[in-house]
Amino acid sequence: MSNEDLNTVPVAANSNGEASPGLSRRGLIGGSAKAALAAAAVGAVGTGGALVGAGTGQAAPAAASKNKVEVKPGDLDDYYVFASGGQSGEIRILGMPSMRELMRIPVFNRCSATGWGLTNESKKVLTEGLLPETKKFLANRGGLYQNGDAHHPHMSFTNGTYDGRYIFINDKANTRVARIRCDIMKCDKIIEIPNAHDIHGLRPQKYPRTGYVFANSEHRAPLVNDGSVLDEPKKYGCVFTAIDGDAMKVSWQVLVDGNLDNCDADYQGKYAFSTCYNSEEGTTLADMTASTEDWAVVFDIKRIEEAVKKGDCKVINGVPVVDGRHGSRYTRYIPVPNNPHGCNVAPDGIHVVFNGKLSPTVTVIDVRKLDDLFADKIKPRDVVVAEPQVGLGPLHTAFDGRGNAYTTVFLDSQLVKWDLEKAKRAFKGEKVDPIIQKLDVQYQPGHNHSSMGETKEADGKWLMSLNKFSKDRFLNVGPLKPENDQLIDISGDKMAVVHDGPSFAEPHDAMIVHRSKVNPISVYKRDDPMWEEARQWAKKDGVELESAANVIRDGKKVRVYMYSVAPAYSLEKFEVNQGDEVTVFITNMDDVDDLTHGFTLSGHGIAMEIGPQATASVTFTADRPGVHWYYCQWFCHALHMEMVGRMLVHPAKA
Ligand code: CUK
Ligand code: CUA
Ligand code: CA
Repeated sequence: MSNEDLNTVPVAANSNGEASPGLSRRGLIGGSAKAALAAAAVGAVGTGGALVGAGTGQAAPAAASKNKVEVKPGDLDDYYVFASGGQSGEIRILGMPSMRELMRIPVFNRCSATGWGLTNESKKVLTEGLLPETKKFLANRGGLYQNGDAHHPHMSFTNGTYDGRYIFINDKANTRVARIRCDIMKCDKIIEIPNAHDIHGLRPQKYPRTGYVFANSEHRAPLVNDGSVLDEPKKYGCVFTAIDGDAMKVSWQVLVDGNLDNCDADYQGKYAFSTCYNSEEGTTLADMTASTEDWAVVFDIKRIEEAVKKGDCKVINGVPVVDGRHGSRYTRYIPVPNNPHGCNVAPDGIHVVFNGKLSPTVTVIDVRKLDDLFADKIKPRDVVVAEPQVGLGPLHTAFDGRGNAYTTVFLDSQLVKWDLEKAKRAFKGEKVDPIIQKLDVQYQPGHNHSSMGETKEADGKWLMSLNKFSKDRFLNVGPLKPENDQLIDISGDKMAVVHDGPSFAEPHDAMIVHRSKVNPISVYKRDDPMWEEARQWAKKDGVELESAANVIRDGKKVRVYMYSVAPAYSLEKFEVNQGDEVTVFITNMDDVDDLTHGFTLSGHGIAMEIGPQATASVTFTADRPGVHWYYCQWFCHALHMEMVGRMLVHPAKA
């Protein structure tokens, strides 16, 4: 039922127009009963979301809403939401508008279910892109980072819209960038970025295609960071990085003034943008907020590429680094109010919004003026075309493709809808108020995101507000509360919250992708590159992965090959000696949708997922004499509990 239907059928729950018994009293206190009912009606036919609206100053759902809120059991959502997992290091896939969590993609974290961080295939992804000094540092620490801080998931683009190939995401904690394959929704590459400290802002190139993935080093650190420099800010630096998203290699870097925060790319393939705070170049909070002005930095991609080609750069740790500090040909610094945060290019391809954070304003520039700016025909501030006051603590802005912008204001705990053209007119001195609506959200929003809103196909249907605090919105689960990802209908004239979505630490950002853009497979292809090393080992050992039941001894190394067809492994037992380094390779020969097997080896801290038609492997040292059961932990068959086998470890001879 659409909201439109709801307006003709008085209230879904009760045709008398009275509050239904399911309607909480809380919803009726404060606001008008009518608004409460309308809000409740949407909640009731929605997805079991909390009652929202009344008593909080929220508007009733828009009369002109065109959105279908309800997703019935068995029905599919219209959109994929790819939300970052923040300090939990993963990506989550939700369906929108149901806001059901569909899947988690382990990336920088470990995963008990899938064996991410345990299997040889995942360890390869987690380690091969680390810098040599990091590998050395981690050698005595298990070889792997255990954590990550994933903020900004963004899909690859072709011609200004999502192309369904990859998702890229940053790790602020350990200075990495990861890539997820959208055909299987698994991470296939992670690289550590040299010369950078804590990758934060990340966006793919939008045009002509991705291409580059731009990544910001957030913190400044000594360029030669060998322990000889602490309090000499002049020796500190911060770099903007362009990664080749196909090869997952760093192409070039640009040294900048200040600290880079968020970034975005244009729709012309010419420029990239970053917000940049700490023009003071301080190292303490007081220093970093001392001045009244910081910058938005614009990068001229063609000029930088030419500089790299003709060698106007320094190669540092194997990467060409172009000097883009003040006065360089490669960048321009546009003064904006102090400590800007979000950086959002509008789907019109013309406007870029830099969000004020410490200033109640957002600064809008017109990309058509940038050629003149780089030709030194105009001054940096001449590219600014609007600077509306939106509220306290503007962090991020989303767009609906109809000329409206939606900015999160953290301190006011609101989403502010404003009119871009009116903001431009006001900037020119006309007496016109660009603010259309201020909507309370619960509570303190960071990012927001609109459906297809970071592409030229922004469709203006849904907005997600990623709120940092949920406080009283859910049952109390102890001192650590969930975040609250609220779903907001923006299809009508007014925004309306229609669902509260609790989430675990801590989606910073999300993107909302129409389902037509993404087309994952259900069964792996046997030639998938993921298990190339297993293929090579099998070839060497003369084993056929698809029909294997072999134990190959190679000195102290033992390779155990088996396949699985529900509900059995091809080996119901195998024997090794204490101290052997054992690798178990399993190929799942079931080729049915949704028939995943697992391999859990008890008492060894080992578990892995084996998808239909996939091969997975894990290596461990057999150090516990005796019989150890292995079993399938993915419910696969009526006799799933019987899908077991035994490993015998012969004790070492004393
Ligand atoms: S940042 Cu978190 S609220 Cu990392 Cu995109 Cu703005
Ligand atoms: Cu195979 Cu459970
Ligand atoms: Ca929180």
